[in-house]
Order: sequence, then C-alpha cells, then structure tokens
Amino acid sequence: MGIRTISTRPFSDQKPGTSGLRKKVPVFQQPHYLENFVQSIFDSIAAPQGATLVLGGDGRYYNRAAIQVILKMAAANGFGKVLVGRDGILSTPAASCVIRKYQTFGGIILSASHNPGGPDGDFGIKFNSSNGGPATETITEAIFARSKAIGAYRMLDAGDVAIDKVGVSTLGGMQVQVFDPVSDYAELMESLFDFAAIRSLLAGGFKIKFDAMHAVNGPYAREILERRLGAPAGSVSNAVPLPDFGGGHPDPNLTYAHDLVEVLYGDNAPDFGAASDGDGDRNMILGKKFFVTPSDSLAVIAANATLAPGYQQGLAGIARSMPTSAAADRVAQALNIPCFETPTGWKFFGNLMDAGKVTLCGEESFGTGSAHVREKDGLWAVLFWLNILAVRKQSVESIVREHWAKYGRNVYSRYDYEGLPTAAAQGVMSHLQGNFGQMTGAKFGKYTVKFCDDFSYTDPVDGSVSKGQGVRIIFTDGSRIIFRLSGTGTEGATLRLYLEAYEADASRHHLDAQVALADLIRIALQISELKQRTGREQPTVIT
Ligand code: VG1
Ligand code: CO
Repeated sequence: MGIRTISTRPFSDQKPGTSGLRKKVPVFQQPHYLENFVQSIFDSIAAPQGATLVLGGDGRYYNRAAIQVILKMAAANGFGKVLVGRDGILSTPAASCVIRKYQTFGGIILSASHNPGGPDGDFGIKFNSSNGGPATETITEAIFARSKAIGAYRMLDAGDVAIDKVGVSTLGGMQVQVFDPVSDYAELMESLFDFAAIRSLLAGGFKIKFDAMHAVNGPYAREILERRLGAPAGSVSNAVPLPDFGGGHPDPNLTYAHDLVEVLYGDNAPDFGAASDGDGDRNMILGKKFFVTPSDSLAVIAANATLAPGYQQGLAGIARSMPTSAAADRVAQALNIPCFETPTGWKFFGNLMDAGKVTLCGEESFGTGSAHVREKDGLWAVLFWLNILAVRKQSVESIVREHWAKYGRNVYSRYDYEGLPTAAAQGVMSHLQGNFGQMTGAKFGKYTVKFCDDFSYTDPVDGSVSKGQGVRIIFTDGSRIIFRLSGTGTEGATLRLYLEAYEADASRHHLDAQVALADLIRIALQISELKQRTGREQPTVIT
C-alpha cells in the first residue's frame, strides 16, 4: 500500500459558509473536488504526526463514499487513528461529544444539516477543532485560502474499510476504530438530566412524539427516549436515517415538519412534540396545540435551568446570535449574569464557552445548546424541556405563558425567501445599506428608527472582528427588523427577514405573532422594496 501524491488544480468556490462547505452532490462528485477540500483542511490545521481524528456524518447520500476517501487521505497525511461512527453515522452534537471525551485533535463532520439530501440534493463537510466546536473563522479562512492555491493531495492506495461493525482495523500505518455513535452521547445526556423524573413523567401517561425526519437523530432518540426513558415504542417516528431523508426536507420548523405539527394540533394530541434536523443539532419544541419559538425556548430553558441536575450550579452567562430575540437577555438581566450577542453560526459561541463566560447558547433558527459540547444540540434541548416539565408538572403552554407574564413577550417571526436570484437579493441588501443615513430618526406609525447598521462583532476572547453580519433596523422601543443573506444555501440566494416586537402588556400576549407583527412586516417590506426587487409576493417559509 503506497501513498500517492495526486496533482490537482484549485476550485475557486470552496469557501465555507455559516457552517462548513455545502454544495450539491454532483459538485462534490467532480473529480478531485472533495479531495481538494479535505487536503486543504489537513494543510491548514497543522495536526501533529499520529493525531486522532473523529469522522462521521448524518447518513445522507455520498456520506459513505466520502468517508472512504477521507480515511485514505487521513492515512496518507500522517494521522495515527480515526474514530468512525458505525455505518458512518454520527450526529453533529455526538461528534462534538466524542472529540471532547477522547481528547482528539478534531473531527470531520459530513452534513448539509437541514438541506435536503439525495443524488441531486446537498452534501457538506466541516472541520471541528479539539474543543469539539466548529473551526473558527480564522481557520475556515485559512482552509479557503489553501483551497485556492492547492496543487496536489495525498491518498493511500488501499481498498475500502468496513465500517458497518464496531471494531478496530488498520489502514496503512493508521488505526480505524469503528464505534457505536450513540452510547457516549447517551451517557452524557444521562449525566445532565434527571432521567428518573422524566421516566416517571412518561410512566404517568404524559405522551410525547419525536419526529426524527428520517435523519441522524433516529437511533439516538430511540435509545434515549424509548429505551432509557421508557417512552412507548413508536413515540419516535421516522427513526431510520435515509440517504434522501425520505424525500423530505429535514428542517424542524412549522413548514417542513408539518406531519408532526398536524399531530400536535390534532385531536388527542400528545402533551409534547419535538423534531430535529438532518444532523441532529436543531430542535423544534411543541406543546399540545402550541409552538414554542426557538428564542422563547432559550429563554425558558435559561429561566428554569437549575431544575436540571447538570445546571444546578446556575449559569455563567448566556449568548445568542444577533437575529435571535432578546427574550434571553431579559432572563440574563433577572439572573444578573452577562448576555452576549454574536453573529449567526455556532462557531462564534466556542470562544465564549471555552473561556467560561457562557453556559447556554441559542439561535432563532431552532438551535439551542450549552457548554456540555461545542455544538447546538437537538436532543439535549428536548431532554431539557422534558426535565423542566417533569419537575414543574405543567403544560408546555402554561410554562411559556407564565414566562411571558413575568418577563414580557418578545413577539418574534422569521420570513425566509429561498432561491432568489442572487443579484436581486444583493440588491435588497445594498438598497438598505445605502439608506442608513436617511432612515435614522424616521417615523413609521408608532415606530421610530433609533439606528440602523451592518452588524459587526468583536470577539471578546481573541479580539477577531467579523463584519457584515446583517442589516439591523432598531426602533426606539427595542423592536427590530433584521435582514441577512443565508450562508448555508446552495441555490441562488436566500434572504432572511427577522422581526421582533416587545410586548409588556399581558392582555396582548395571546395574539398570534403574525397579527402582533403586522405593522413591522409592512414597514420591513416598504423599507427594503423586497417585493419590487425580487418579484416575490410571499416568503417560502414563515416561522
Ligand atoms: C442557518 C441558520 C444559523 C445556523 C446555520 C447552521 O444559517 O440561520 O442560525 O447556525 O444555518 O445550522 P444561514 O446562514 O443559512 O442563515 V445547521 O443546523 O444547518 O448546521
Ligand atoms: Co443542523
């Protein structure tokens, strides 16, 4: 078995986005495309000879093929050992858990997360560092720079490695250890939450429904919710990961998880419903006929955190991405702990968690997590809710309504305009940016613009600056309109419009968010000229 050095030419489009490199499968299938990017990672991370790497993915189409390529390249690049999830399966939070637990040099996660899969769907790849978190922007920029200059990659000449059984084999001078992707993660969850209390909640007839959306969390949810916590068989649906997610869109929101939404809003609805995404890091929380916005979920978890054994000591601080509502800020203020506002993407939370500045982190995009790993964590959020419900013995809806009564309600909604012509979407952004000056102080009905800007973040730990993170229009009463271009799409451009209004008056807390936000939505469309510039009357998804 020899090591071959294969010459190649750079691709110009290997710039990692919000969370790794995501492209259509046929793009990844071009000769040298995957190899170039993997070699660019290896060339940028300076792993010591003999280092250990974690490897796995969400089971989507091309996962297995990519794993074989990466194993041979890791062997040719001097790694000593690769830990591979059995069948190539490893959820994003479980990868983070394993990287940390076994103190490996880092890991490669194969996923395009919430994007659809299959031969014409999306594929993705990202590198996580030894803290278990997504590579920082400094590293992703180095990888991109390398990808534009690469001239060759190294590959071991060898046959495929069997990855369908737990065990150890060798590949050249490297060990390949296939491990059970669920057990370390399940053990970590058991150490954080009161499983006995949840078990008795479920034994008492509290009904739950978890939709794994044919994505990676199926085996994790079966093991934890059904086997360890005793939820009746069938509580987890769509539990077998499929290469094309059953043709669905593995994104746990009101549009794409509509089967679950129908069950929770139907007759004889279960008491609690949840779903997670392609790679298991997102979560949607539902009560009986009730939807918890991800921003509210973060705030409720923060306010009730000490009910879970792993968080009994209290929270060091909270961080949320800029577009996420300020509901968590109000809890932080009440708890007298710091609250940080970061750009979109989990990579910005890592430094804060490593420095011990925050315990909980969240994003409006159905992402919640804590310092137990360095990724957002779908099942963790579900277990946190179940732990809170088991202790408080109230419905999901009454817990959220009590929360609003105490802190006020940050009414929130996000509009996604997917697959827009790139020029039109960029036109909306530059139109907004061009109008900052005249918008400041402008009055729209009861709203007056306090300021507008392009969000820029200086990392309080390493001082790095990230510019151009979204247009903010902030009103004098704290209401906000935010526009951002997505960094995870693979077709045209996706424009996201985030709307938030603070409502202190409890008599208005029952209002539907779309009703309560109607004025802000009108103002946002007027200011941005979105309809005229994109020709889109309606968003693709409203959450
Ligand atoms: C989206 C979300 C962002 C999230 C990212 C990765 O990014 O808005 O909050 O961190 O997806 O999530 P963007 O750039 O498309 O808005 V995952 O679960 O797809 O890795
Ligand atoms: Co995800």
